[in-house]
Amino acid sequence: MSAPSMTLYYNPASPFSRKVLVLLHETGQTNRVSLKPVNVTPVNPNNDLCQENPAGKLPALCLADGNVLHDSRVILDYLDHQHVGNPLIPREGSARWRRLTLASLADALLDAAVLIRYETFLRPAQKQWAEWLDNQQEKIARSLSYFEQEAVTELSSHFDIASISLAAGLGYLDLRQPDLGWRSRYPRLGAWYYEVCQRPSMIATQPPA
Ligand SMILES: N[C@@H](CCC(=O)N[C@@H](CS)C(=O)NCC(=O)O)C(=O)O
Repeated sequence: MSAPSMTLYYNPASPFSRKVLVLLHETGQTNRVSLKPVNVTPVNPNNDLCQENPAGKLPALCLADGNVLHDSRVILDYLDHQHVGNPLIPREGSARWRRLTLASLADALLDAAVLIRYETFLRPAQKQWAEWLDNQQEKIARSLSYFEQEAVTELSSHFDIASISLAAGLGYLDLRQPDLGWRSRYPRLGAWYYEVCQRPSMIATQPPA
């Protein structure tokens, strides 16, 4: 087996990192990437990571030729061009725009969930902004409702960019908001998520408890 030619800055609890890891597993590319775990928050940047990605965010993928790719959307697109199986991002047609739009909505859910985490975990309690938190939570609720009512059947058809992004999002909600109770409000999504969690790629990338 040849040595990994790429390095991924990641964190096992980061849902954006998990998207990359799931795609690597799904496309049989895990042995091409060495993993570099880093802890990072907006108030605790990592110097090595900032050298590679000036935004200071995970994930970042360092290629063999010295180029660095970020953010997760770009990395997934790149890695999806590096395997010979069926693409996980449709290359053309209406499927491409639909699946990318669903993936983008899942990313928006993730952005809101990560921002809530920063606001509640990092910011001193007396400085937290309840209205802002409520509106981030509303973004999550609206997105879940959309997936439940408009997209769950489509999601079931392929495990691709859209499904990977949403699965990472639901996993992150379970990690950071275990009392949210989203499964009772969105039962079809709950059933879909139960199924996708049986996939080896999801089992291998579970965030730490
Ligand atoms: N749009 C970015 C979001 C990445 C992101 O927010 N990563 C978080 C970790 S889950 C991070 O690095 N936060 C540190 C910071 O915001 O400074 C992507 O898709 O990769």
